[in-house]
Amino acid sequence: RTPVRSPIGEAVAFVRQFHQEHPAAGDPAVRIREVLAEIERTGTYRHTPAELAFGAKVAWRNSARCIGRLYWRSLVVRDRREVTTADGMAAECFGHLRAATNGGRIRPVITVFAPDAPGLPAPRIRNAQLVRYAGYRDPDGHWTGDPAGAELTTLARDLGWKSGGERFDVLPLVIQERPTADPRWYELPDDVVLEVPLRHPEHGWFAELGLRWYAVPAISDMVLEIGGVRYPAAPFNGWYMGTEIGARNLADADRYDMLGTVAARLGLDTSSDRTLWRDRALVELNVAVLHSFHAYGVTMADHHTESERFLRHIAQEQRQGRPTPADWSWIVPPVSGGLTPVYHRYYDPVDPDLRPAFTSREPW
Ligand code: HEM
Ligand code: NRG
Repeated sequence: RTPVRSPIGEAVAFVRQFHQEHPAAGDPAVRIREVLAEIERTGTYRHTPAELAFGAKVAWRNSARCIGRLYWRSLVVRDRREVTTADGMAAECFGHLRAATNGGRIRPVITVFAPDAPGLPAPRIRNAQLVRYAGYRDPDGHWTGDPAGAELTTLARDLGWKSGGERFDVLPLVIQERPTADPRWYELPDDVVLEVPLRHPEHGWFAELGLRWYAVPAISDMVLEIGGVRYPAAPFNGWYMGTEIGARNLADADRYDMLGTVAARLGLDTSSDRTLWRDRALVELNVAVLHSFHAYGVTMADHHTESERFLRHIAQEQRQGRPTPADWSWIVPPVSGGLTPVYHRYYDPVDPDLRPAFTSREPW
């Protein structure tokens, strides 16, 4: 396990790693002296654009829960460290979604806003993802929408957002400039949110269920940590793997909970668990998700392909002399685990102190 380092230790280790992986950048000693002097003077230091881009890519490469790491080098890094107002950040988040969506050919993108500085916590995006659906619980405990969006729904409504009360209401962005400031909300313009209506290639009735999902999973509640500097507002996205939607978001009992409905329309015998009606409904739901995204021209990976790519990633990293720490319980897909090659092996151990990294954000 990497020894826990001081901010200065983190900075020095990061600059060394940057130079090790960029031999053309020359001797790290010069840059290390510069960084140490800047920390001495200001309590922190500013990454060069090249350091920032490298740090973001390596944070992805180090994400032990992510099966999608083969393309870590191609991450598009939008350096927006100078943007610190809520209005400016909202506009840049819209720009992020446009760049990432790319008409359906999803591109992996990260937008990096200002870092925390000594005595000056950086602004934060309160949403868990840039696009997510609202969730409403009525007094008898019945849910409309996504229960996972309930907390932000309450916050946005308290701030004055007028919700639609429907099943797939896109939540507004909620941005807070300082711990003591009121968060501000921003409705996402229609043209930045691409959504896919779901249908099934064989069952015409499926479309009548009225299900849909958004194209771009853009996580906005993790901290990007590079060389001892923390970037608490650094939303990033890749594309979806179908199971995230078909086997979790629409299937989990505490999310959209659709398996009973799908099984009934399929005419399955739901009188006993032993008929595997849930399993059969789950497969058809996943077929519909993959079919619809493909037919709509939106990038999405299936779990077989993404598993195969991940093993190629491990082999490629091994040739570079690097381990690929991975968390089996997150890497193995939530359906048909044993059908994918990622199930049948062990991985390099996860080191929680490995940096650069995406870490979870503590509340202010
Ligand atoms: C987690 C796939 C791109 C960073 C995951 C998970 C999947 C996945 C399936 C598990 C999610 C879950 O079970 O809820 C992919 C695919 C990508 C991609 C198919 C396509 C390119 C990215 C990018 C980044 C990233 C661009 C960052 C730059 C992460 C992180 C987690 C994660 C940090 C863990 C999230 C957590 O702890 O909640 N990814 N990913 N991924 N991914 Fe990726
Ligand atoms: N399961 C979540 C998203 C988690 C991250 N997945 C990705 N990330 N594909 C969901 O919304 O279903 N990514 O950056 O592409």
